[in-house]
Amino acid sequence: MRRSPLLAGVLAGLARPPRTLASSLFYDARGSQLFQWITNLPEYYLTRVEREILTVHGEAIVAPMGRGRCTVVDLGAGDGHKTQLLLRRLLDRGARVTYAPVDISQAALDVARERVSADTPAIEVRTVRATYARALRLLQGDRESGPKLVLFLGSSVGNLEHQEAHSFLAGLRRALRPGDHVLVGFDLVKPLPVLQRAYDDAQGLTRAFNLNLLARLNRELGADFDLQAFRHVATWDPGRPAMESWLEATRRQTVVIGRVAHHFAAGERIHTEISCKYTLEHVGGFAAEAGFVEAGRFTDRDGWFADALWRVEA
Ligand code: AVI
Repeated sequence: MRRSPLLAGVLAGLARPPRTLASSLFYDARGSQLFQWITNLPEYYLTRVEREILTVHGEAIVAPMGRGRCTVVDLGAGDGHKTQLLLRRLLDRGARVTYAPVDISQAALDVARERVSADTPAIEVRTVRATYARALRLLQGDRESGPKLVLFLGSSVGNLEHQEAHSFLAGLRRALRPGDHVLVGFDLVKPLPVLQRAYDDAQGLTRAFNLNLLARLNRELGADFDLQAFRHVATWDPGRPAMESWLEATRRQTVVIGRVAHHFAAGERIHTEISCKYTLEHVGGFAAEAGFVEAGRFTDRDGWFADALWRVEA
């Protein structure tokens, strides 16, 4: 029997140590809802401080787009409150704006369209249902909608290993033309207790978000994970540096997925996510390696987060 890509990926990830499940699996409908709630937690400072940056520095960020026609491409729009801050700034300047949210979920794109149409009806919305890789190819073909501002906010870049992040940013650079800009959110290294609380909150939403991954495999692949027999663990790896999420077996057990049995020892872990934290030197390094020119670096008042504005030059 042919295995679905989901099943094949899960079985490959669990087959050998370190057992791994891809963090992209978090975002089914339930996981996306849980992540949305996480972004409103007091402990999950990332959303709050990036909103502060876009509120304080929004005008400087959108200024290079000028006052004519432009396109804002949003890689991972989320609930879009942050993007909305920039779209309003562009309209205030008199720009003619096309908004292009990119997502693989039609539901997420519908929400983005509705929100922008209700809040800023003057903006034309062109949703792009695609993976980021395909979206980059589409971007490359588009020569007509003015300079682009590509948003990659929320430190989503942090969920990629450094090499993957580099390849992604270099691919983005190749897809763009002189005069285009990108705005990339980087979560910065900060005191460990702050990070630990952000990735293991008191209400247990991050725990539920991580465990939903197993619930999803039960729902979609007929796996038989006992959710009571795994716990959420968040650790700090100073070498990377990064917060990492794991699901740890609380007792010895066997889990069957797609007729394949997986034996877990008590205490054995599955790696589910890496959330890299950066220094400003890392940020400059990524820009230079990918071939962008730094046009601005904006941080919050505590220096916890940076939004880097990069320009494409010929
Ligand atoms: C989407 N991404 C940037 C989040 C992060 O902080 O790495 C996902 C997340 N994981 C646990 N809490 C939030």
